[in-house]
Amino acid sequence: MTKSALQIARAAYQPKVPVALKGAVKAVDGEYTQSVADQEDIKALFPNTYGMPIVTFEKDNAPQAMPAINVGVILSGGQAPGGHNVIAGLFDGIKAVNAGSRLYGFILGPGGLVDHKYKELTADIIEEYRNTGGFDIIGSGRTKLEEKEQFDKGLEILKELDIKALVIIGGDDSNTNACVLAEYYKSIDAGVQVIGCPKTIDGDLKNEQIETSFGFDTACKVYSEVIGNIERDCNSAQKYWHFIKLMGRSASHIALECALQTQPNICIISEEVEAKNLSLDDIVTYIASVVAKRAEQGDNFGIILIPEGLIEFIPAMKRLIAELNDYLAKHDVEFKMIKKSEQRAYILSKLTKDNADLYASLPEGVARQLTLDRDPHGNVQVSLIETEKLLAEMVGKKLAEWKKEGKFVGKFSSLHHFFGYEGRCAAPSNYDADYCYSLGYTASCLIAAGKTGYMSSVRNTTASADKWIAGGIPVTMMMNMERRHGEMKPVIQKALVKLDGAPFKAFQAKRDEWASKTSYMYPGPIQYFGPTEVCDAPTKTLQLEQAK
Ligand code: FBP
Repeated sequence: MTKSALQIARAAYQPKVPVALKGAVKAVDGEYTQSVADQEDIKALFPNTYGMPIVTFEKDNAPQAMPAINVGVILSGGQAPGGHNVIAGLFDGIKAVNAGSRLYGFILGPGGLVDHKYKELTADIIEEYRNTGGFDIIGSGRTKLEEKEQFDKGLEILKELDIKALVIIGGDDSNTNACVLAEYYKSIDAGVQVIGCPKTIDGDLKNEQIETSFGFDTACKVYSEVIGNIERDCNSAQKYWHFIKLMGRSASHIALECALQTQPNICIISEEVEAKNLSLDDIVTYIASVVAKRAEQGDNFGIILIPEGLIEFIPAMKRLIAELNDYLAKHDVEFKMIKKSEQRAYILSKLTKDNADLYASLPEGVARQLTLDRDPHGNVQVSLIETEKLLAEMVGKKLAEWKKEGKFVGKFSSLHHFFGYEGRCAAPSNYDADYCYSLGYTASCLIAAGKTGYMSSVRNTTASADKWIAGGIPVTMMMNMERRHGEMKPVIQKALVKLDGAPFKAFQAKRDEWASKTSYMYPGPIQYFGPTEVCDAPTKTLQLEQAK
């Protein structure tokens, strides 16, 4: 593999780790736990893994020799910077316990376990991937591990390779499934521990115990760099309004963090849209009024950040999408037989009045996107909906009307962008490189301590790394019951942006000023070498959340 100069220099980077992980560790059990809600239901579903104590690792001054252990690892779901360092930390951790330990990676996600596709991750392979972005060391996939047949099939290969522990690196759903798997293997005495690691750029896997999911830091820094560059371009030419959609699925954490880092003129927060029951027209009117106000000052330019999941948080759109989901699930074949040019009229004739009115008001392109193929769960694929174009088009229309009425005197020329894939495999920031390595190493400590059904946890990460606290959190502690596809299921609560949380409040306090003035902030590219305040700073979200 030919390497860039940065890759070569970065390969030598030694991730910083909590003091406790610098030598042998012992597990100290804390208080017994309860799930965040629905305790009786969760307890009944997880009789073997419910209520376990939080674990913290401390230095062990009298370590005992441990036998070698074979461990399996899976990367699940969307890529997030730092995944390779989780695996490197895990590798180093199991080798520190006993040099004879071995690590096997299952190929292309959870499907690799079920289909028995794997490769041994040797020291040579691990060396190639230290501190690099991407998940390409073994690949990732979105197969859901949830059926007993899959668990049994997986167990066959785990037994064959004498694997005693499996580490699943994934988001809220993958970690929920990891816990179901841990419970099942314990219930049948399979002799396989299951440990999860919190991954997702979306930042929505966090709670009292898990400060952040890995990858969020790097991805937001990459997007913020590019937004900052666009802001500077925008302020130099002073002729465009840039509509920038940002990945993040349902939650608006990425958009909010990028707003805090770059101070754009507008950032829409989906959770606020839902809480205030705003309509699409309310959002369009808000954006148009900021454009008009800036135009009065002679500023015919600006930056607007839009979270990927916005469309589903607009209550009226949510109702329209729900009706479309139901209708198309039942009449998919019939719908596909209708000529493209007649599909809009066909859909309009099938919808209830309010939904039909809203559908009719949507631009052609977006209306079509709402009827595209559903995902495996029958849901519209929101990331395919070009909300940034939709808003730009609708704002343009509104401003044209206002112009006729004399309410808008400026010019409006828009450009649109979507940032997501650009940041998911970036070389991890120091924060993510350190955090991920520590998460992986901590997972090895949980394995050595005989734990199962735990998520690796590294806390106090706004302090310097030597003060970080490594441990494990029982996954059942983060669970509640939610309706999923018509059934009540135990799931890890998804963390959306809290409107009473410090990051949103910090944004709220400044947004009117940012809307009218040009207060852009240019974070520049991620720095890997240099002063700690430039290279090691965590996200603003984390700093604000942890500043108590
Ligand atoms: P995870 O939740 O699996 O971490 O994926 C995050 C994400 O990047 C979302 O932000 C985005 O909506 C989605 O993946 C895109 O999915 P895909 O990788 O299948 O295109």
